[in-house]
Amino acid sequence: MPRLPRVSGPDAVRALQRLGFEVTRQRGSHIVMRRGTAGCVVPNHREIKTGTLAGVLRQAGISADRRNHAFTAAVTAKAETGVGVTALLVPGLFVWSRFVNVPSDATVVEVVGQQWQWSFRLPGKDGKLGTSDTRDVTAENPLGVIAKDPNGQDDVVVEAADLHLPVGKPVKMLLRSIDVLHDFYVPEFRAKMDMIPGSVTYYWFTPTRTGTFDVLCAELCGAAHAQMRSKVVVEEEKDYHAWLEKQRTFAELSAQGNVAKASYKTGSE
Ligand SMILES: [Cu+2]
Repeated sequence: MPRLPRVSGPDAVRALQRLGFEVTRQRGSHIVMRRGTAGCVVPNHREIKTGTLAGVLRQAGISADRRNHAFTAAVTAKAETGVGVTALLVPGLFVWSRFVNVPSDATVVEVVGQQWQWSFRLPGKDGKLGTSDTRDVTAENPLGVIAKDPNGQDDVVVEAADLHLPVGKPVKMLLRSIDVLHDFYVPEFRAKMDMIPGSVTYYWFTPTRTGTFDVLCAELCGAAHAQMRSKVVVEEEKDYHAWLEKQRTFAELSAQGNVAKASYKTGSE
């Protein structure tokens, strides 16, 4: 409770009543008086000089006004702060919700970052990406697709080459790194996301116009960070499918690797 100012005498009580104070409690030789949040303790004796009483009353009145004003100002400041924080935060939550909730018809594309190149993987005819593991990364299997997973056999693997995307269709980028932190960044897409070894991050967007756009790495990832470049070609759907038809699947690349290994072992060409 705030410390109460002291005034004295029965005259003080009457004067305070005229100011709107009410006696709330009689405490021994003192009377407690209140007006709203303001209050004072009046010693209940008569030996008080008129001049002193006027000064004390003035002080009590001013004090009460100040206290009321301080209380109102505090409530107003808290309310204004609450409204301000809400106004700043709520629109951001709506935007964030749109950023993290991917449309159900989005095309899925996996981006794999490694020192210092970009590779991509798209689901094959089954529409599903096979599982992957960094421990499965080899020269023949640069993205670490798990060979035992049937979903991965028809995955389209685009190693260290440009990515093509159809215009006007939402696309979900699954982001993976097989060595250090990278960050898939196409400035025109106005979104980017860190790629963290051991986890899969993502973001989504809809390309709205055709064109060729530079891919940069927005995470300082080693000596050749600045050379870690690629391109995204956004094109009409029929051109996109024509490009897709020319790409090789994980199964084709694995077979090629096996043939190469077999011919090396037998010494033939
Ligand atoms: Cu990088």
